[in-house]
Amino acid sequence: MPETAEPSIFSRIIAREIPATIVFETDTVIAFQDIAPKAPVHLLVVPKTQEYANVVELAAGDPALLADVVAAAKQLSLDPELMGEYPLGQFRLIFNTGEAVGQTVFHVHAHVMAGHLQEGSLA
Ligand code: DGP
Repeated sequence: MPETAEPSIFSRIIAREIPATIVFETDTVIAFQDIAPKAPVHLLVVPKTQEYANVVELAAGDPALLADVVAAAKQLSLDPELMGEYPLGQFRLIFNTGEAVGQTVFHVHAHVMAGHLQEGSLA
């Protein structure tokens, strides 16, 4: 993150400055419930260690951290309490990349989703 930039909303969640329903956390990633779910299961996985704007920058800058995000998504999908009626280990992983496709928070995050997506929405 550039020194002058404001911390993202997700960095503020990581810092516990604003509340979120946190469901999973490691040294490198955090996962919490999306505030405006677009599917019956809709979680966000966010790298904690540095703000990359999107998945392309993350993959180029820290591929191991991207792997941590994917591993966290798998972990979440194996949790019956989070997955409810949906099959364990099966999920959508969406990284919106760019405003034109609906990215609103420019701190890379994976949408982990199960169940039908809301009409007309890719998260
Ligand atoms: P995207 O459109 O891909 O940038 O997704 C951003 C997601 O973040 C969107 O689904 C809503 C969610 N979101 C935005 N602000 C907050 C917040 O303050 N708390 C939580 N839990 N989720 C948020």
